[in-house]
Amino acid sequence: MNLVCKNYVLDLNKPLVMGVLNVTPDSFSDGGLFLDVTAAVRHAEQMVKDGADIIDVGGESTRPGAVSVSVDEELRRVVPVVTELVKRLRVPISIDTMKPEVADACLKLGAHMLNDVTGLRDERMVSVAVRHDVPVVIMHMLGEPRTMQVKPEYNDVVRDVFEYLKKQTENARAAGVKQIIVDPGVGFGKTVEHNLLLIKHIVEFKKLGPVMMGVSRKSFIGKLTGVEDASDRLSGTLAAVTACVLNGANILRVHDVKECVRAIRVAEALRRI
Ligand code: HH2
Repeated sequence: MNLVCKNYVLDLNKPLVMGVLNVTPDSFSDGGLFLDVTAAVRHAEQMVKDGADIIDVGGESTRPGAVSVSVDEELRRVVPVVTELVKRLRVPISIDTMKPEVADACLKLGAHMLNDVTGLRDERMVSVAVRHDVPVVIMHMLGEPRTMQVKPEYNDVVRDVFEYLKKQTENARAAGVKQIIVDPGVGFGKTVEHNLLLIKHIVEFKKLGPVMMGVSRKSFIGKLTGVEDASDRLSGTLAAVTACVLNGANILRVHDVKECVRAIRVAEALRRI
């Protein structure tokens, strides 16, 4: 199976790596590092050299407790970076946003994919996705970033997340979205146990389409390992990414591209044998 991102075609028969490029002052693990356009472009180019198949550009932190930024501020952060990346990179660029205005602007500039952590809750986002005919990531989040980690509760986390993704996927398909990737949303309104169960049951979500997993540096790894500093969670990230690949994940969204690509190659060989 292929993922058609405008002029790029990605082979989904092997796990793909999405490198994270946060153009924000406050992202949970790398806030402020790539706010400057030159630093952002350099980092994206390095991630491609290290083996990233897709670069995901985000201009708003969705970490627990984050307060949303205005459309204008988010555009101010991402537009110059997306403009440069479209010219320079030879891999698809994904725009990670909850705002239809930002998605539309970046896709018009030439971005190739849409990553919406609210899972197309906003009808206007569905229209943007249809109009640009790009692959869309539909992610599950419980509520909103400001409050999602306040006592998250489910009847059955795997079933509840599956039902939400099924509903959003069906709505999107009915509206004309052709290529959908689902993401159970690790860390978005989930306890450590919820996250572990979602990773364990990736195969369930594959009934809905290709599955993306964003486990990189997340707080469940910090809690399991006792590592407070999010930028120091590489070893735990490699274990989680490996488990995701063995359980069937198609796209891994990661910060540490070089190291994760190596772990993913080994995990993929083990999955295939
Ligand atoms: N996680 C984050 C952001 N976007 N998108 C998808 N599809 N899946 C994820 O798990 C996911 C995501 C959070 O990570 P990061 O972008 O590094 O942090 P912040 O939101 O603080 O910028």
